Amino acid sequence: MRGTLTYKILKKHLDSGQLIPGKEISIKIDQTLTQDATGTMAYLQFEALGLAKVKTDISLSYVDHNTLQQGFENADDHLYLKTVAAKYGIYFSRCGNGICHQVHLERFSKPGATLLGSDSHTPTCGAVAMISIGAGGLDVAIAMGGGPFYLVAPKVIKINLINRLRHGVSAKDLILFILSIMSTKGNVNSVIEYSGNGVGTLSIPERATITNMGAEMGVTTSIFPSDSRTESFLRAQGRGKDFVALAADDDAEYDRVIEIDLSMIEAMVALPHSPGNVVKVKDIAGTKVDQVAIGSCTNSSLRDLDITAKILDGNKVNDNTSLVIAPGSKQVFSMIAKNGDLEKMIAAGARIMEVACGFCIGNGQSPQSSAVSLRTSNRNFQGRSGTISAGIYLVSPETAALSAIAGCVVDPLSVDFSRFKYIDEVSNFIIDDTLIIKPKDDALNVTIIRGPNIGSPPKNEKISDGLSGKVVIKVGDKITTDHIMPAGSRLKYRSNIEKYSEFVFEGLDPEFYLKAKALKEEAQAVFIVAGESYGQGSSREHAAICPMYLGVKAVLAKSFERIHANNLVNFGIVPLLFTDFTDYLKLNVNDQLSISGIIEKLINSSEIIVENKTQGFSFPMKTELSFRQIQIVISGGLLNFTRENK
Ligand code: MIC
Ligand code: SF4
Repeated sequence: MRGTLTYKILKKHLDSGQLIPGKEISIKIDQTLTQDATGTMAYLQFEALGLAKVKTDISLSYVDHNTLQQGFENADDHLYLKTVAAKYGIYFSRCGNGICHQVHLERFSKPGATLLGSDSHTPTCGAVAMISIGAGGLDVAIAMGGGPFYLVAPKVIKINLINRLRHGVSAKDLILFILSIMSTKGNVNSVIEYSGNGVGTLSIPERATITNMGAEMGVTTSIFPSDSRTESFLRAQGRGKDFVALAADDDAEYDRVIEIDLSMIEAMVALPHSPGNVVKVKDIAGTKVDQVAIGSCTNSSLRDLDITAKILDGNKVNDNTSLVIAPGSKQVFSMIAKNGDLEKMIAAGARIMEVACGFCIGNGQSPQSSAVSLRTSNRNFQGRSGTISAGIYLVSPETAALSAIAGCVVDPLSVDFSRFKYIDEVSNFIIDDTLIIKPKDDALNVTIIRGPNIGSPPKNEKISDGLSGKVVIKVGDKITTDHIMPAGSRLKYRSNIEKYSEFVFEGLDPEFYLKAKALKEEAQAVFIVAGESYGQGSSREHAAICPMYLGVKAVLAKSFERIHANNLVNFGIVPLLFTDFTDYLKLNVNDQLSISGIIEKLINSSEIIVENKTQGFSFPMKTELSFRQIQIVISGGLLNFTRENK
């Protein structure tokens, strides 16, 4: 992977290991970000490390997910986050300032630097040539404390872009097209690097739409070079000094090269219920649409809302369709308020939502039963909108706005787009960081405020050498962390593991909690059996913490997604891989399993024999853990391991 932009930046930040694809390395982290839904647990864990201050160049705590404040819980979390930030030297971006990825791109992103965020869409900042990676909150807590971040040195895939997109087709269509080639599974431990003469035709917000949705493919991150457009963007943000030109060498070595002619891309849509379920918009044109939602960290930039306003201008939202628009940041909101876009949206009948994640994570705007909801967000997992029977269709702002007027799906390529003059780049953004509270020097006087919603992080014991217990649930392929730990109205329990645990696998088996709890009380292990790509989607470490709290000791799967596999290890749950997929087929719920001598087998990386006592057969499983990860699992998780090795 010599000469790739990825390896150049990794090399500058290398802390340990060899930069050889597939080998474990650790890197120094320059910046961290958290958001409120993952942040409370991350800071509780940071506190447990017992340090006086963060040791990064800059660490930010954003409040953008749980902003509805129904009940006291969210407000309690926000106050805890505000005071903990003041105590430890962390910048605090208040409610209303915007979605973490949009604000970070605008105000803090830096070419050539590393960013670790407790949110799976952290790679958004790859738009300005940062190595930005999503991770569990505990990994981010360790990085805030100055510890390195461990990852597998990735394969680098080059996507060479040539020519330019046609009018009406935009970055969202391109990334959906790429998803249709690469799919949502099988891409772990890879980085996508964009290059080619088409790159210069894409503005920074468009690049950010593309790097943002790399998360849906399961890649470690995605990255664009830092070029003259990066420079103009940073200058317009008053941050020209952060610019540095960066690109891969001309003769860089890649694992794979994919060439895409931008002028051939059509408007694309991801059908329910997976971002990888992509077809052309023209194939579903005319489908009746009940709801349109424009916003989320994927498509809520000034560029996206300006084209939306230009399409809506002088038109009315269809009588049978609801249109909601959520700007991505205070900056975007101020810009559209000033340039007249907001007025056009209101006149057209759009409902303007809070500057936050909102509908994207099922916080409000659940559509009607069996609805067709067109959204510009990045995930359309079943039930994420809050309405299990609804179908979410992921589209560009162009397709969304046109369809809101027509009341049915419209292909932008069937419309004369040259008449819409929208903003591609601006020379000055409105800069007002008053909703970001900077850390002061009075940390000693700060008292951290913990309302009743703030629990303490649960503890785990060391793994026991003989594990014996039952399969409590058996699931199929592509189980997301939304399936494991539901979001939406349940999000407010994020800081209270005991309560949040009641909802583990709620949508798949509402009895899971009671069954697991009963086994735990009998000192029996709980096992989960899963298919391919287990733990897709969010970085939600609660999808490991809550199962750990309920006594889950191992997950037996065909394959795991990167962030979730790390989270399992961090909380002392063993990720076991089937060596023969027919064993997956044979296993049933309630089978009594027993694994003996697991510690020795983990250390020697030998096969782990699982005995199925109910059906009377044994089968081998394996792990793909580094020596360090094995030590962590044996210790019962990363917090125990860190304490033991202080
Ligand atoms: C998501 O989009 O699923 C989230 C909500 O932003 C998650 C983080 C979380 O669960 O809090 C993510 O992407 O990591
Ligand atoms: Fe927020 Fe949605 Fe982006 Fe997650 S994907 S950070 S919920 S806007």
